[in-house]
Amino acid sequence: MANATDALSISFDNGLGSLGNAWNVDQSVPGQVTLAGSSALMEWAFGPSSGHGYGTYTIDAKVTGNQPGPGIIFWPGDNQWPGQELDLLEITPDGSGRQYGTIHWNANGSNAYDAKVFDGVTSGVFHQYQMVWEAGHITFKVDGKETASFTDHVPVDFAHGGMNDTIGFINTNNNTSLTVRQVDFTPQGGGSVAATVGNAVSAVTANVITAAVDQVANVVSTATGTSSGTQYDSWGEPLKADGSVDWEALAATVYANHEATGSWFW
Ligand SMILES: [Ca+2]
Repeated sequence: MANATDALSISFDNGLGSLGNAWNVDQSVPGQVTLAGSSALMEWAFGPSSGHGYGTYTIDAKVTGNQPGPGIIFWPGDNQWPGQELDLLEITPDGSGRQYGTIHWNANGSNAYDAKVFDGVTSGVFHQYQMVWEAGHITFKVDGKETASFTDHVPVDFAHGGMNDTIGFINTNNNTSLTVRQVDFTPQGGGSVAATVGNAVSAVTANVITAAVDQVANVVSTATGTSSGTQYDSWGEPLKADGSVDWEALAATVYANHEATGSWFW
């Protein structure tokens, strides 16, 4: 796994970088990805150190449509919900097409959240969406202008005794889309993108593949003699008969959870 304190830069010129948890992502246009219909593109959430901590997250993205569907989401590293889900972009359900941001937290086992509408941010064009996460303060910005500020219920990152968040993108509506053409993370205190991005990408790719093979092997071996029902790996991902992850089933589970709870998890 990439060191969570490393800088990150994903241009989509050469694959998806650390965003390895992907389904139905259109990569046909070089340098960008588009999520339409039911689709998602996320970093893997294995535990509290997964993803990234305090720092500046900068996303160059465009949404289309005026209904809920697209989202730029930062998901709890331990993949547990309710939890510290941070949503840098969603569209309001009132048909106005307004964009808004939300922070969620676990309030004694229940989901709690604070949402703030971004005034004057239009869909259909690219914007620079930015989250600055620091101790006791989260700031959302669009095109360099502050659109939301939170000082209550701000999560503590892994390096300071709490948990990191993973970077994710999602779309859930046939009438909306989300196109992303650049993702950058600069840890608090700086960090050299040029020195770290290559190593980070190769390390993530190698480790994810290795971990996946190990998990599948474990599931296959432990499943011997039990032929009924869907098999799951230890991350809770449904597996096909050949041991590969069943992305369609996983997507269905994620969307069912969203319908039931309003948030994304499996
Ligand atoms: Ca790009």
